[in-house]
Amino acid sequence: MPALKDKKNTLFRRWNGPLTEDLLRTPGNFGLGQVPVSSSPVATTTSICGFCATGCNLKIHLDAEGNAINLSPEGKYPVNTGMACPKGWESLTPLTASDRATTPLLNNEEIDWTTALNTFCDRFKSIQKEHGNDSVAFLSTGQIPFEEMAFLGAFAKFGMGVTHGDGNTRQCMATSVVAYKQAFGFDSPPYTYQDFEESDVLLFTGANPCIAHPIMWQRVMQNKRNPEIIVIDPRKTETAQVATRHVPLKPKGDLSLYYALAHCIIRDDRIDHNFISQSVDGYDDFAAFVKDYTPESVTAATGQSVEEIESLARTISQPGKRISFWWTMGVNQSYEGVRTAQALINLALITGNIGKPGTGANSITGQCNAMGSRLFSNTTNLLGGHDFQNPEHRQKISQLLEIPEERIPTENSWAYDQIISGIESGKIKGLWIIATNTAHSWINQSAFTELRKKLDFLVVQDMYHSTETAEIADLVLPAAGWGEKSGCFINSERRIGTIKQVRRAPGEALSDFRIFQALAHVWGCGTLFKKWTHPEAVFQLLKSVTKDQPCDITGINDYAHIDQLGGVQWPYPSEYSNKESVERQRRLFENGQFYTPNKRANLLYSPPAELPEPTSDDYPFTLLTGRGTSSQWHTQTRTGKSDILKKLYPKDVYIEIHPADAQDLNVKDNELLEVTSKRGHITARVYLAPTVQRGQAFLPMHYNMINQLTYPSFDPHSRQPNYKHCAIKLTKPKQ
Ligand SMILES: Nc1nc2c(c(=O)[nH]1)N[C@H]1C(S)=C(S)[C@@H](COP(=O)(O)OP(=O)(O)OC[C@H]3O[C@@H](n4cnc5c(=O)[nH]c(N)nc54)[C@H](O)[C@@H]3O)O[C@H]1N2
Ligand SMILES: Nc1nc2c(c(=O)[nH]1)N[C@H]1C(S)=C(S)[C@@H](COP(=O)(O)OP(=O)(O)OC[C@H]3O[C@@H](n4cnc5c(=O)[nH]c(N)nc54)[C@H](O)[C@@H]3O)O[C@H]1N2
Ligand code: SF4
Ligand SMILES: [Mo]
Repeated sequence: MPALKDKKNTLFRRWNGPLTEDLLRTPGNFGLGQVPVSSSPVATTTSICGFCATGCNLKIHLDAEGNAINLSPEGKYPVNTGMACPKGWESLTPLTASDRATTPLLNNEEIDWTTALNTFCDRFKSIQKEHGNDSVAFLSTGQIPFEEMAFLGAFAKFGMGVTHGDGNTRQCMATSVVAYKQAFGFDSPPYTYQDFEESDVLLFTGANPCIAHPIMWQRVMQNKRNPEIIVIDPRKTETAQVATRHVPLKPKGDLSLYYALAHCIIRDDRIDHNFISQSVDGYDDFAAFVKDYTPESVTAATGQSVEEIESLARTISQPGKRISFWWTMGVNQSYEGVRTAQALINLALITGNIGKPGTGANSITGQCNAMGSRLFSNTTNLLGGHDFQNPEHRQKISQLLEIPEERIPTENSWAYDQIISGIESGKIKGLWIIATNTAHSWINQSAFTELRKKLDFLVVQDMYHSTETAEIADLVLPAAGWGEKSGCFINSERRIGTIKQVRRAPGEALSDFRIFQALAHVWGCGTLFKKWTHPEAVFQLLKSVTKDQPCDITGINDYAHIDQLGGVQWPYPSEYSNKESVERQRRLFENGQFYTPNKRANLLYSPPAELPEPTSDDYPFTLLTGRGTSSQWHTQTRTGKSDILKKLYPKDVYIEIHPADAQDLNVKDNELLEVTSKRGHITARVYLAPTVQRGQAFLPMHYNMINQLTYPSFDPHSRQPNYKHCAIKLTKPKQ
């Protein structure tokens, strides 16, 4: 393939330094995409799954060339103990899809990397020159290794001088981040998966782990304590069906319900006095606040009877029992998500259910490395959970990373929705999107597609050229995916695990790491990153910045150490390296001390807010959205490429409605319905589901039009979008 040789030479001349040689020598990252076929494995390595935040470990079987042939779940890993869900088993398939981006594309024309890198730098520099540094923004992800995220965040903010960058984790975890920070003093999910097995009562709210985190659910199934499992969800989900109790909550009735539960628990003096007096601030005010939230007063908001609420309150406050509170997107994706998450944290705190086996106020994370992004993306926090606004933090990072202090922003950047509004107002002129598919997944999708026209330059860096966002980009940078690069992910229980390169990226696709490195070089700030030579070197740098933070991991030697320990939960400070053995399953706050300045947790609360878009005579149905099946991943760019997974879910977009509503609408199962909100409309097939309440409808998020319907409202504290509630009408299509 002579073209490659020529390109190598051009690249070499253009970059002219050790970086380039290194870049071109690195196997697979500039490969030809020809994976040798071999029938029998000669070696095995392991890698953390690249889909959900469960973080299962997969054994990958390699041929003589080091290429993955197939995989199986790892039996000895403390997370998945030999199990994987369909996506995990099918992880290698999306790598060979025919729509992989294999060369950079400028206005849909193939170009070489030299042109691509120059275009990126020239265009963004000229936009910044004309409109200011903050006229270019980036949108990052929870789906690449944190060494790559950190490189992106560091290059964009310290190198390019970009002020505003956020990630798709805003759509997903921002609420939990803020809830924990305010309550515990640091973004710190306290649990270990062992708690699934050691709990007497597990309360899942706004979470459907049977679909979204199937292997976590397997851990619940391994609980030998005959636990009570409560699911609070408007729908009788797969998880609710196998739980011991389902609470069919009225959508967004959460906050009223949890305050009423706290009311009953305090009224009946079923609180943990000792724990509160030693470890919790704000109790008296909280008790006074929930006094008004009698069960009677919340029956309308929650759709639950007084008896149901009283009985639930007793169940979650049984003395001597281990109670754990788990939540996911039904809580986070809300206009009042932070207070809702904190209402759950409050319940755990007043009953003393934290820091002990089988307890906790536990947010379950979504993407494989959302927890890594929370620490290392350099978007909302300065690297390592630091604060951009804190001069000591800026100085620490500057010294450890050898970045001049004046290059570190002193202000937090805009959140995702503010970046989008910034495009609308003409402030943001250039946008760089990495490993997220905004044009499908962002709330109020039609507006984004329209807004794109206001951007002078849009760069999309993705594995595929066919994503909704890549298709409207000016410049597409072809990226290697999971399996084609190395680095670390952090799972929901704070466990750091490694991923390995086991395939060559196709064509000229480069790992995101190499792309950032090359861009920094061409931008002219390569010297800032001279130590950022490869992922493990960056790991060492990031490790150093965690020193003295709650997430201190300075006791980890290197990647091999992580593998040897079966993944490492943070914290793992340097003193652990001298310990004979460290527990493989560790939870936080066992000593009753939190990360706030006075070491006490805070009870936080405010009255429920108004629904942003209540139903009306014209739009009488409430639309819920979420995960459809365990075989579909988000916008389907990866899972949509597997013939095996495709057999496991309906091909066309479908809407779940109650059979009685279907009868009123005069539609049958599998017939078409028009689904209309004030913002857009789609046609979907009817899926008769007695699991959905009357007056409600559920649409899986995996089909590309669904965010044309959703209503863009946001939590005021976390700015997370309220994906799970808007008003729609359902009509039969005109013949
Ligand atoms: N198969 C698969 N697994 C995934 C993903 C995927 O795309 N596919 N994505 C991953 C990611 S990034 C995430 S964030 C997680 C999401 O994981 P989950 O949050 O478990 O999944 P969702 O279906 O989005 O939402 C959970 C439930 O919230 C309920 N809900 C809606 N409104 C309310 C409400 O007002 N109150 C309460 N209590 N519940 C409500 C919905 O009915 C839904 O059943 O899944 C991860 N795992
Ligand atoms: N209505 C509604 N909308 C929702 C939700 C909902 O519940 N309801 N959930 C929200 C949530 S929780 C989430 S997390 C988001 C997810 O939304 P997105 O992040 O937009 O979804 P993905 O399909 O995971 O997009 C990831 C993109 O990165 C690409 N990619 C994968 N690996 C790599 C890599 O290594 N490098 C690069 N450069 N690219 C890569 C993929 O091809 C894909 O295009 O959706 C949100 N949107
Ligand atoms: S449960 Fe999550 S991490 Fe485990 S195999 Fe499935 S997608 Fe991968
Ligand atoms: Mo998510």
